[in-house]
Amino acid sequence: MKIGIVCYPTFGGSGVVATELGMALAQKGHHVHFITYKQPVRLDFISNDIHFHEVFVEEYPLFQFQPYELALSSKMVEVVQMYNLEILHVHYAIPHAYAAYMAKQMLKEKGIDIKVVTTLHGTDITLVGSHPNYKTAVEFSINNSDVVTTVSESLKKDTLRLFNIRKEIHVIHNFIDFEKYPQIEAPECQRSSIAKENERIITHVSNLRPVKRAADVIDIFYKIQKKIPSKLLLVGEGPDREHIECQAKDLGILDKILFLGNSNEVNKLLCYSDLFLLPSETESFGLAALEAMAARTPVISTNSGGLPEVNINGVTGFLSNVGDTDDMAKNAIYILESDERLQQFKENALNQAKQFSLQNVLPAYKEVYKEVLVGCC
Ligand code: GMT
Repeated sequence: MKIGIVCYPTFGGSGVVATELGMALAQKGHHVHFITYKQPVRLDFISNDIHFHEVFVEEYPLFQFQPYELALSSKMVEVVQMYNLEILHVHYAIPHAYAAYMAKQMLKEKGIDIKVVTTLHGTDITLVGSHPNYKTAVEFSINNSDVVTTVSESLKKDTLRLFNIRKEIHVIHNFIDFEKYPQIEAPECQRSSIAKENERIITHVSNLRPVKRAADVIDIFYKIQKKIPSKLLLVGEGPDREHIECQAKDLGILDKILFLGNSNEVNKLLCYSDLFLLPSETESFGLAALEAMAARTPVISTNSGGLPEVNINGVTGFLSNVGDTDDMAKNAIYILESDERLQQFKENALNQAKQFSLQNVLPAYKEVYKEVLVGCC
Protein backbone atom coordinates (compact mmCIF):
# COMPACT_ATOMS: atom_id res chain seq x y z
CA MET A 1 0.00 0.00 0.00
CA LYS A 2 1.05 3.61 -0.52
CA ILE A 3 0.23 5.64 2.55
CA GLY A 4 0.72 9.29 3.46
CA ILE A 5 1.06 9.92 7.20
CA VAL A 6 0.32 13.39 8.53
CA CYS A 7 1.27 14.12 12.13
CA TYR A 8 2.94 16.52 14.51
CA PRO A 9 6.66 15.81 14.29
CA THR A 10 7.29 16.63 17.96
CA PHE A 11 7.67 14.62 21.17
CA GLY A 12 3.89 14.41 21.80
CA GLY A 13 2.24 11.01 21.90
CA SER A 14 0.30 11.38 18.66
CA GLY A 15 3.47 12.12 16.67
CA VAL A 16 5.26 9.21 18.32
CA VAL A 17 2.45 6.75 17.49
CA ALA A 18 2.21 8.02 13.90
CA THR A 19 5.96 7.74 13.38
CA GLU A 20 6.23 4.28 14.92
CA LEU A 21 3.29 3.15 12.78
CA GLY A 22 4.88 4.51 9.61
CA MET A 23 8.22 2.85 10.36
CA ALA A 24 6.52 -0.47 11.11
CA LEU A 25 4.53 -0.32 7.85
CA ALA A 26 7.66 0.47 5.86
CA GLN A 27 9.41 -2.50 7.47
CA LYS A 28 6.57 -4.65 6.13
CA GLY A 29 7.21 -3.31 2.61
CA HIS A 30 4.54 -0.61 2.40
CA HIS A 31 5.46 2.79 0.94
CA VAL A 32 5.17 5.46 3.59
CA HIS A 33 5.28 9.23 3.06
CA PHE A 34 5.44 11.47 6.14
CA ILE A 35 3.99 14.90 5.41
CA THR A 36 4.63 17.50 8.11
CA TYR A 37 6.60 20.67 8.88
CA LYS A 38 9.71 18.97 10.31
CA GLN A 39 11.21 15.51 10.25
CA PRO A 40 9.45 13.54 13.03
CA VAL A 41 11.73 13.23 16.07
CA ARG A 42 11.20 9.48 16.40
CA LEU A 43 11.99 8.79 12.72
CA ASP A 44 15.18 6.80 13.23
CA PHE A 45 14.77 4.15 10.55
CA ILE A 46 15.89 4.66 7.00
CA SER A 47 14.56 2.61 4.11
CA ASN A 48 13.68 2.88 0.44
CA ASP A 49 10.08 2.89 1.52
CA ILE A 50 10.15 5.92 3.82
CA HIS A 51 9.89 9.43 2.46
CA PHE A 52 9.60 12.74 4.24
CA HIS A 53 7.92 15.77 2.64
CA GLU A 54 8.38 19.05 4.44
CA VAL A 55 5.52 21.53 4.52
CA PHE A 56 6.89 25.07 4.17
CA VAL A 57 4.88 28.08 5.20
CA GLU A 58 6.23 31.30 3.74
CA GLU A 59 6.31 34.38 5.93
CA TYR A 60 4.28 37.30 4.63
CA PRO A 61 3.78 40.62 6.47
CA LEU A 62 0.00 40.42 6.06
CA PHE A 63 -0.28 37.15 7.95
CA GLN A 64 -0.62 37.40 11.69
CA PHE A 65 -0.77 33.57 11.71
CA GLN A 66 0.84 31.39 9.06
CA PRO A 67 -1.84 29.51 7.02
CA TYR A 68 -0.36 26.07 7.78
CA GLU A 69 -3.42 24.00 6.86
CA LEU A 70 -3.47 25.62 3.41
CA ALA A 71 0.16 24.71 2.78
CA LEU A 72 -0.42 21.25 4.27
CA SER A 73 -3.43 20.45 2.08
CA SER A 74 -1.57 21.68 -1.01
CA LYS A 75 1.39 19.47 -0.09
CA MET A 76 -0.93 16.49 0.44
CA VAL A 77 -2.40 16.99 -3.05
CA GLU A 78 1.08 17.26 -4.56
CA VAL A 79 2.44 14.13 -2.81
CA VAL A 80 -0.68 12.03 -3.52
CA GLN A 81 -0.39 12.84 -7.22
CA MET A 82 3.38 12.46 -7.44
CA TYR A 83 3.54 9.10 -5.65
CA ASN A 84 0.07 7.72 -6.42
CA LEU A 85 -0.82 7.44 -2.73
CA GLU A 86 -3.95 5.47 -1.90
CA ILE A 87 -4.52 6.58 1.70
CA LEU A 88 -3.88 9.69 3.79
CA HIS A 89 -3.70 8.69 7.45
CA VAL A 90 -3.93 11.81 9.59
CA HIS A 91 -3.08 11.78 13.28
CA TYR A 92 -4.67 14.40 15.56
CA ALA A 93 -7.76 16.07 14.14
CA ILE A 94 -6.62 19.68 14.41
CA PRO A 95 -5.86 20.80 11.76
CA HIS A 96 -4.87 17.58 10.00
CA ALA A 97 -8.34 16.07 9.43
CA TYR A 98 -9.61 19.40 8.14
CA ALA A 99 -6.62 19.82 5.79
CA ALA A 100 -7.10 16.23 4.57
CA TYR A 101 -10.76 16.97 3.79
CA MET A 102 -9.65 19.93 1.66
CA ALA A 103 -7.01 17.80 -0.08
CA LYS A 104 -9.64 15.14 -0.76
CA GLN A 105 -11.93 17.68 -2.43
CA MET A 106 -9.11 19.12 -4.54
CA LEU A 107 -8.08 15.63 -5.64
CA LYS A 108 -11.68 14.73 -6.47
CA GLU A 109 -11.67 17.54 -9.04
CA LYS A 110 -8.69 15.84 -10.64
CA GLY A 111 -10.50 12.49 -10.73
CA ILE A 112 -8.55 11.00 -7.79
CA ASP A 113 -10.41 9.33 -4.91
CA ILE A 114 -7.97 9.48 -1.98
CA LYS A 115 -9.13 7.75 1.20
CA VAL A 116 -8.75 9.62 4.48
CA VAL A 117 -8.22 7.76 7.75
CA THR A 118 -8.35 9.99 10.84
CA THR A 119 -6.94 8.84 14.17
CA LEU A 120 -8.08 10.88 17.15
CA HIS A 121 -5.53 11.03 19.96
CA GLY A 122 -7.06 12.85 22.89
CA THR A 123 -6.64 16.55 23.37
CA ASP A 124 -7.85 17.08 19.78
CA ILE A 125 -11.21 15.95 21.22
CA THR A 126 -11.21 16.52 24.97
CA LEU A 127 -9.30 19.74 25.59
CA VAL A 128 -8.98 21.61 22.31
CA GLY A 129 -11.30 20.03 19.74
CA SER A 130 -14.53 20.48 21.64
CA HIS A 131 -13.84 24.16 22.36
CA PRO A 132 -16.47 26.30 20.56
CA ASN A 133 -13.69 27.86 18.44
CA TYR A 134 -12.95 24.52 16.78
CA LYS A 135 -15.91 22.23 17.42
CA THR A 136 -17.79 22.81 14.14
CA ALA A 137 -14.74 22.19 11.96
CA VAL A 138 -13.58 19.18 13.99
CA GLU A 139 -17.00 17.55 13.91
CA PHE A 140 -17.27 18.19 10.17
CA SER A 141 -13.84 16.75 9.40
CA ILE A 142 -14.45 13.66 11.55
CA ASN A 143 -17.77 13.00 9.82
CA ASN A 144 -16.16 13.48 6.42
CA SER A 145 -13.21 11.15 6.99
CA ASP A 146 -13.52 7.75 5.31
CA VAL A 147 -12.56 5.96 8.53
CA VAL A 148 -12.16 7.24 12.09
CA THR A 149 -10.16 5.53 14.81
CA THR A 150 -9.53 6.41 18.45
CA VAL A 151 -6.68 5.19 20.65
CA SER A 152 -8.96 3.99 23.46
CA GLU A 153 -12.54 3.05 24.32
CA SER A 154 -12.60 6.04 26.63
CA LEU A 155 -11.73 8.44 23.81
CA LYS A 156 -14.40 6.87 21.61
CA LYS A 157 -16.98 7.56 24.36
CA ASP A 158 -15.72 11.14 24.76
CA THR A 159 -15.91 11.72 21.01
CA LEU A 160 -19.49 10.43 20.84
CA ARG A 161 -20.43 12.49 23.91
CA LEU A 162 -18.87 15.76 22.77
CA PHE A 163 -19.70 15.70 19.04
CA ASN A 164 -22.55 14.70 16.80
CA ILE A 165 -20.80 11.81 15.03
CA ARG A 166 -22.41 9.91 12.18
CA LYS A 167 -19.52 7.56 11.53
CA GLU A 168 -18.53 4.29 13.11
CA ILE A 169 -15.47 4.72 15.33
CA HIS A 170 -12.89 1.92 15.42
CA VAL A 171 -10.84 1.63 18.61
CA ILE A 172 -7.21 0.75 17.93
CA HIS A 173 -5.08 1.00 21.03
CA ASN A 174 -1.60 2.49 20.99
CA PHE A 175 1.28 0.04 20.77
CA ILE A 176 4.90 -0.64 21.64
CA ASP A 177 7.69 -1.92 19.44
CA PHE A 178 9.33 -4.31 21.90
CA GLU A 179 12.45 -4.55 19.78
CA LYS A 180 13.31 -1.11 21.11
CA TYR A 181 12.99 -2.24 24.72
CA PRO A 182 15.84 -4.46 25.93
CA GLN A 183 14.33 -7.46 27.71
CA ILE A 184 17.43 -8.02 29.80
CA GLU A 185 19.25 -5.31 31.68
CA ALA A 186 21.38 -3.51 29.09
CA PRO A 187 25.06 -3.01 30.04
CA GLU A 188 24.80 0.74 29.41
CA CYS A 189 22.05 0.98 32.02
CA GLN A 190 24.31 1.91 34.95
CA ARG A 191 21.98 2.73 37.82
CA SER A 192 24.97 3.69 39.93
CA SER A 193 25.55 6.72 37.69
CA ILE A 194 22.25 8.16 38.90
CA ALA A 195 21.40 6.78 42.31
CA LYS A 196 22.99 5.15 45.34
CA GLU A 197 22.60 1.40 45.87
CA ASN A 198 19.78 1.86 48.40
CA GLU A 199 17.84 4.44 46.37
CA ARG A 200 14.81 3.76 44.17
CA ILE A 201 14.55 5.55 40.83
CA ILE A 202 11.23 7.19 39.99
CA THR A 203 10.46 8.65 36.57
CA HIS A 204 8.02 11.00 34.90
CA VAL A 205 7.94 11.71 31.16
CA SER A 206 5.72 14.41 29.69
CA ASN A 207 5.53 17.70 27.88
CA LEU A 208 5.04 19.43 31.27
CA ARG A 209 1.80 21.06 30.19
CA PRO A 210 -0.92 21.83 32.81
CA VAL A 211 -2.90 18.68 31.81
CA LYS A 212 0.03 16.57 33.10
CA ARG A 213 -0.17 18.12 36.60
CA ALA A 214 3.60 18.15 36.95
CA ALA A 215 3.26 19.91 40.33
CA ASP A 216 1.57 16.72 41.57
CA VAL A 217 4.62 14.73 40.42
CA ILE A 218 6.82 16.86 42.68
CA ASP A 219 4.32 16.63 45.52
CA ILE A 220 4.08 12.82 45.26
CA PHE A 221 7.85 12.47 45.03
CA TYR A 222 8.30 14.74 48.06
CA LYS A 223 6.07 12.41 50.07
CA ILE A 224 7.77 9.26 48.77
CA GLN A 225 11.35 10.38 49.46
CA LYS A 226 10.46 11.12 53.10
CA LYS A 227 9.91 7.36 53.55
CA ILE A 228 11.99 5.73 50.78
CA PRO A 229 15.43 6.97 49.68
CA SER A 230 14.90 7.84 46.03
CA LYS A 231 15.71 9.96 43.00
CA LEU A 232 13.33 11.45 40.44
CA LEU A 233 14.15 11.53 36.71
CA LEU A 234 12.05 14.10 34.89
CA VAL A 235 12.09 13.77 31.11
CA GLY A 236 10.49 16.41 28.87
CA GLU A 237 10.18 20.14 28.46
CA GLY A 238 7.19 22.40 28.71
CA PRO A 239 5.57 25.48 30.20
CA ASP A 240 5.42 24.14 33.78
CA ARG A 241 9.13 23.36 34.06
CA GLU A 242 10.14 26.60 35.79
CA HIS A 243 7.27 26.38 38.24
CA ILE A 244 8.12 22.84 39.33
CA GLU A 245 11.82 23.65 39.64
CA CYS A 246 10.88 26.42 42.10
CA GLN A 247 8.49 24.06 43.87
CA ALA A 248 11.24 21.45 44.26
CA LYS A 249 13.68 24.10 45.52
CA ASP A 250 11.17 25.38 48.09
CA LEU A 251 10.62 21.80 49.30
CA GLY A 252 14.39 21.28 49.56
CA ILE A 253 14.44 18.31 47.14
CA LEU A 254 16.00 19.88 44.04
CA ASP A 255 19.20 17.84 44.53
CA LYS A 256 17.15 14.62 44.31
CA ILE A 257 15.68 15.46 40.90
CA LEU A 258 17.34 15.18 37.50
CA PHE A 259 15.73 17.35 34.83
CA LEU A 260 16.72 15.63 31.59
CA GLY A 261 14.82 17.71 29.00
CA ASN A 262 13.39 16.22 25.84
CA SER A 263 14.67 12.88 24.70
CA ASN A 264 13.96 10.63 21.74
CA GLU A 265 15.51 7.73 23.63
CA VAL A 266 12.90 7.39 26.34
CA ASN A 267 13.15 3.61 26.00
CA LYS A 268 16.79 3.78 27.11
CA LEU A 269 16.18 6.19 30.00
CA LEU A 270 13.38 4.01 31.34
CA CYS A 271 15.79 1.16 31.96
CA TYR A 272 16.75 2.88 35.22
CA SER A 273 13.22 3.17 36.41
CA ASP A 274 11.55 1.47 39.41
CA LEU A 275 8.31 3.40 39.31
CA PHE A 276 6.55 5.77 36.88
CA LEU A 277 4.31 8.68 37.92
CA LEU A 278 1.50 9.93 35.66
CA PRO A 279 -0.93 12.05 37.70
CA SER A 280 -2.56 13.65 34.62
CA GLU A 281 -5.84 15.52 34.68
CA THR A 282 -6.79 13.36 31.69
CA GLU A 283 -5.12 10.97 29.24
CA SER A 284 -6.94 9.43 26.31
CA PHE A 285 -4.57 6.48 26.58
CA GLY A 286 -1.29 7.35 28.32
CA LEU A 287 1.38 6.19 25.90
CA ALA A 288 4.03 7.31 28.40
CA ALA A 289 2.61 4.81 30.92
CA LEU A 290 2.70 2.02 28.35
CA GLU A 291 6.30 2.86 27.43
CA ALA A 292 7.21 2.68 31.11
CA MET A 293 5.47 -0.67 31.50
CA ALA A 294 7.31 -2.04 28.46
CA ALA A 295 10.47 -1.22 30.40
CA ARG A 296 9.17 -3.23 33.41
CA THR A 297 8.06 -0.18 35.36
CA PRO A 298 4.88 -0.15 37.44
CA VAL A 299 2.73 2.97 37.10
CA ILE A 300 1.11 5.25 39.66
CA SER A 301 -1.49 7.18 37.71
CA THR A 302 -4.85 8.83 37.92
CA ASN A 303 -7.97 6.92 36.93
CA SER A 304 -9.01 9.41 34.27
CA GLY A 305 -9.69 8.86 30.55
CA GLY A 306 -8.17 5.74 29.04
CA LEU A 307 -5.62 5.11 31.80
CA PRO A 308 -7.63 2.21 33.32
CA GLU A 309 -7.41 0.46 29.91
CA VAL A 310 -3.61 0.46 30.26
CA ASN A 311 -2.74 0.48 33.97
CA ILE A 312 -4.51 -2.23 35.98
CA ASN A 313 -5.21 -1.19 39.56
CA GLY A 314 -3.33 -3.33 42.09
CA VAL A 315 -1.63 -5.35 39.33
CA THR A 316 0.57 -3.15 37.16
CA GLY A 317 0.45 -0.19 39.54
CA PHE A 318 -2.35 1.83 41.10
CA LEU A 319 -5.01 4.32 39.99
CA SER A 320 -6.16 7.27 42.10
CA ASN A 321 -8.50 10.22 41.73
CA VAL A 322 -7.06 13.29 40.02
CA GLY A 323 -5.23 15.41 42.58
CA ASP A 324 -5.16 12.80 45.35
CA THR A 325 -1.41 12.94 45.82
CA ASP A 326 -1.65 11.40 49.32
CA ASP A 327 -3.17 8.25 47.84
CA MET A 328 -0.66 8.17 44.98
CA ALA A 329 2.28 8.57 47.40
CA LYS A 330 0.84 5.87 49.71
CA ASN A 331 0.51 3.44 46.77
CA ALA A 332 3.99 4.26 45.53
CA ILE A 333 5.50 3.59 48.94
CA TYR A 334 3.57 0.30 49.18
CA ILE A 335 5.20 -0.88 45.92
CA LEU A 336 8.67 0.48 46.64
CA GLU A 337 9.07 -0.63 50.26
CA SER A 338 9.43 -4.33 49.43
CA ASP A 339 11.92 -5.73 46.88
CA GLU A 340 9.72 -8.77 46.35
CA ARG A 341 6.57 -6.73 45.78
CA LEU A 342 8.39 -4.36 43.43
CA GLN A 343 9.62 -7.31 41.35
CA GLN A 344 6.09 -8.71 41.11
CA PHE A 345 4.66 -5.36 39.96
CA LYS A 346 7.49 -5.03 37.43
CA GLU A 347 6.69 -8.46 35.93
CA ASN A 348 2.99 -7.65 35.85
CA ALA A 349 3.65 -4.32 34.14
CA LEU A 350 5.71 -5.98 31.42
CA ASN A 351 3.11 -8.71 30.87
CA GLN A 352 0.32 -6.18 30.51
CA ALA A 353 2.41 -4.07 28.11
CA LYS A 354 2.89 -7.13 25.89
CA GLN A 355 -0.81 -7.09 25.05
CA PHE A 356 -0.12 -3.78 23.29
CA SER A 357 2.76 -5.09 21.21
CA LEU A 358 3.25 -3.87 17.66
CA GLN A 359 2.54 -7.41 16.44
CA ASN A 360 -0.86 -7.39 18.16
CA VAL A 361 -1.94 -3.91 17.08
CA LEU A 362 -0.51 -3.40 13.58
CA PRO A 363 -2.96 -5.87 11.93
CA ALA A 364 -5.87 -3.71 13.10
CA TYR A 365 -4.53 -0.70 11.19
CA LYS A 366 -3.83 -2.84 8.14
CA GLU A 367 -7.38 -4.18 8.29
CA VAL A 368 -8.78 -0.64 8.37
CA TYR A 369 -6.66 0.31 5.35
CA LYS A 370 -7.78 -2.76 3.39
CA GLU A 371 -11.42 -2.13 4.21
CA VAL A 372 -11.30 1.53 3.25
CA LEU A 373 -9.67 0.67 -0.07
CA VAL A 374 -12.42 -1.77 -0.98
CA GLY A 375 -14.95 0.79 0.16
CA CYS A 376 -16.66 -1.06 2.95
CA CYS A 377 -16.23 1.39 5.97
O1 GMT B 1 -0.30 14.15 26.11
C1 GMT B 1 -0.15 15.05 25.28
O2 GMT B 1 -0.40 16.20 25.54
C2 GMT B 1 0.30 14.70 23.92
C3 GMT B 1 -0.86 14.17 23.17
C4 GMT B 1 -0.65 14.23 21.70
O3 GMT B 1 -1.64 14.40 21.03
O4 GMT B 1 0.44 14.15 21.21
O5 GMT B 1 -1.10 12.87 23.65
C5 GMT B 1 -2.34 12.28 23.41
O6 GMT B 1 -2.09 11.23 22.50
C6 GMT B 1 -1.32 10.16 23.01
C7 GMT B 1 -1.07 9.16 21.89
O7 GMT B 1 -2.25 8.62 21.41
C8 GMT B 1 -2.03 9.53 24.20
O8 GMT B 1 -1.28 8.47 24.73
C9 GMT B 1 -2.20 10.62 25.29
O9 GMT B 1 -2.93 10.07 26.36
C10 GMT B 1 -2.96 11.80 24.71
N1 GMT B 1 -2.95 12.88 25.70
C11 GMT B 1 -4.06 13.29 26.31
O10 GMT B 1 -5.15 12.80 26.11
C12 GMT B 1 -3.85 14.38 27.30
